[in-house]
Amino acid sequence: MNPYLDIHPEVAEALKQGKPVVALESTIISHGMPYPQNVQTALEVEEVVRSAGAVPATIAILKGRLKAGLTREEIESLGQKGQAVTKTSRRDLAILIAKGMDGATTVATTMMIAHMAGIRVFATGGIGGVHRGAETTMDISADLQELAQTDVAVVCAGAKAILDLKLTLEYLETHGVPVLGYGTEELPAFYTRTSGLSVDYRVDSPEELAKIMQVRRDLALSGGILITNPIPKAWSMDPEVINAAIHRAIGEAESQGITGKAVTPFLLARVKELTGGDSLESNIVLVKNNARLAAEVAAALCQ
Ligand code: PSU
Ligand code: MN
Repeated sequence: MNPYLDIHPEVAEALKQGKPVVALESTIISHGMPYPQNVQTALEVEEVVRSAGAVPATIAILKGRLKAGLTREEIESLGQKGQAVTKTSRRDLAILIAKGMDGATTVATTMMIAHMAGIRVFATGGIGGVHRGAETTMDISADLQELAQTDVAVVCAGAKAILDLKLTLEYLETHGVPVLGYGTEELPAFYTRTSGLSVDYRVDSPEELAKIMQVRRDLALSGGILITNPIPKAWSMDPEVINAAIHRAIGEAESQGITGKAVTPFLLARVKELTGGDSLESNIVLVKNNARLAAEVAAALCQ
């Protein structure tokens, strides 16, 4: 057994019995949304996973312990602390354990801990990727490297256009990560259903996704897959409004000299401010939509 990992008893029991489990990340709680909507959303997302017949495992690091599955109180506490909790990517993991610190897990570290726990499906909102201007800043999220090496299926609503989506797809192609569109040929761009870019393949059912995962496992292929699930139509935002906000936020980040791990939280927070409450509502809807699909895929995998 992994001496640093605590699997919540309900999650451990489900895994033991071969029942579906869905991993959920915690940076979206601490750095992705404001309090108290972050806590409310995290709890509702767990409920969506349950209603779809799977057990939720929200992942974080608490006092240096890797946690697969949090209590209500633990989610509440992470949400209240917000950005005071360390945003934890691959490079931070061992240090937080050694120092006994708390950490909110990004897509990268949620994948790592899910994999350690034996959880194969993970739902989030948007992933990190290649930032605009990365050809000079070299700002490429560690999430992409993790998808290249860790065998977990990540369900997301595509990636926010704060990223260079075209370069993000190129990077994933180079590293052998399939990008699948759920019911679509087009890569969704988080707040919008369209990006003008194509996914590698369209898939139309959880069973088909489970089959792909099974074949990859049979072939012992390393790395994960990216399942992109477009935001429901009624909540898709006006591309002009969102793109204007993104342009402005990126300009501000540059002029304020924001770098490193602070870039993504800064852009997310500014885009939210610049679009008013609309973007937050859309964000909440799409995360739940992804949680439902992830639970269905996890259930199909257990058949
Ligand atoms: N993109 C979003 N929402 C998020 C994130 C990214 O639309 O909440 C968070 C995720 O936790 C993701 C992390 O793993 O930001 C990526 O940060 P960075 O770009 O610093 O790797
Ligand atoms: Mn970065």
